[in-house]
Amino acid sequence: MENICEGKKWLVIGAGKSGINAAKLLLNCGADVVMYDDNKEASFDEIKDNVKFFAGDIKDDILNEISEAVISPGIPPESRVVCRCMEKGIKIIGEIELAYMFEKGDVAAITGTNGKTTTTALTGEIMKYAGGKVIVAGNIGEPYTELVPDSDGSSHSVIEVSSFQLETIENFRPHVSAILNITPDHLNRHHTMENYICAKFNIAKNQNDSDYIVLNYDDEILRERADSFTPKTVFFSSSHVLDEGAYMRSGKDIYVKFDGVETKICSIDELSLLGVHNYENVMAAILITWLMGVSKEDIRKAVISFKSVEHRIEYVCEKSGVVYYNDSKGTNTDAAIKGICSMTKPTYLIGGGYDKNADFSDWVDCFPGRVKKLVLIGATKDKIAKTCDDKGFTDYIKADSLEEAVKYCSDNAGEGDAVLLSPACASWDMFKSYEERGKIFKELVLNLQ
Ligand code: UMA
Repeated sequence: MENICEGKKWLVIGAGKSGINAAKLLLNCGADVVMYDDNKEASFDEIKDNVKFFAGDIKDDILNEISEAVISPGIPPESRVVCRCMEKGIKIIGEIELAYMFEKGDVAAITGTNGKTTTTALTGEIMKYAGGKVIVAGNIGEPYTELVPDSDGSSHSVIEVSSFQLETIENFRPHVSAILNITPDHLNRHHTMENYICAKFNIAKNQNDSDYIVLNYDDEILRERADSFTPKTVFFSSSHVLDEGAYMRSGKDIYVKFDGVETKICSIDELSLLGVHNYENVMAAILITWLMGVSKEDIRKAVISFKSVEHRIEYVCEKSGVVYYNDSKGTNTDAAIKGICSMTKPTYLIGGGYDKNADFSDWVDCFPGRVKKLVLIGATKDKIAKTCDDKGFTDYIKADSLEEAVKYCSDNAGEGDAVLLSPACASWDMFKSYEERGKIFKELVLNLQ
């Protein structure tokens, strides 16, 4: 690798988790680092003595000294600072690409609109069962730049990559990649569905025919465009028995099949994860690890001992006969439909949040027979209420805060009901992240009298 650090001045755009860890990586290998954030209050105490920081604006004479820039996933490509870097001919890479420059082991990468965190966590668990060093990083919450220094010649990195992160990769090349599904999301950032699909498909951009891409056969977009990928395509399906790949038989047993040999991995009764969407995540993780060379026995042991991830249809507690679930990671309508469809009791649903230009019609269509009361919060509450009115669903109220929403649910839900936070929206209007929203929800619920 050419020396990308010594004597070079880097601009790190965004002073969140990704930016701080990108800066640390660059500082540790001898680069000079300038940080930029739109927010003057951005806090990055651990490195503040070693970097120059600019907020809101950055002067020409500073930019003139920059050789390369690394961008955090949350910064849109058309933001002012990015445009100014481009005008000056400064090369811009994403945080994932920077981390990959330091990768010494092999890589599996997972994307998709929904299910990627569960699949990444499970893939990491299976790899750990197989032994050796495993790094689990990326959109799942631990920046890749933070963990990549631990990689070595025999380590395996399992990276969750979002469409934001895939927009700015250059040489990132997983040996096995996976796209779990593609449904409309983040359209305020990508503007069109085609742009969103292109960003997701970037996961395979540098793979060659000795690599693999795992795809969902039941997703029309992925099935129809599978021929456009260079790596070998391997499908999973919850509804079709395939000639090769992973599939469910009779809706209950999960198999893999290669070279005409069918191997049963497990039955869905042995899994802690619920719902068809989760069986698809399990099949994707099984295929990824199978293709990475893990044995059937290790895959089986890991899969049946795996519990669900935090904030994804997560059981919180039962109070006065009412069960509470945290699905704060239900940040788009498709994920939130899975959340509400997993409930087996009449449900008080807390929804709404940051506006990503989503259409809420399909979500609201799932409410009759499931949602006893919808409690709306956040920036989208009027837009969702309008969709409910248009669809004739009148059982909703609006609340000013998550606290008020939780209180309303606990005051009104009765024995045998469920309360579910599954917002169908991102959290950024009221919270720092979906994790913060989920944690606050759990605290509020656990503190109910
Ligand atoms: N900022 C600006 N200008 C902007 C936007 C943000 O200056 O226009 C600044 C903010 O003031 C803040 C910093 O950028 O100081 C935040 O950077 P960031 O938004 O890239 O967030 P990080 O803390 O670096 O977290 C990111 C991912 N966040 C986003 O993609 C928005 C995290 O994914 C990821 O876990 C983390 O890197 C580690 O890889 C979160 C997410 O919500 C979970 N992802 C979306 C999703 O899953 O749907 C894509």
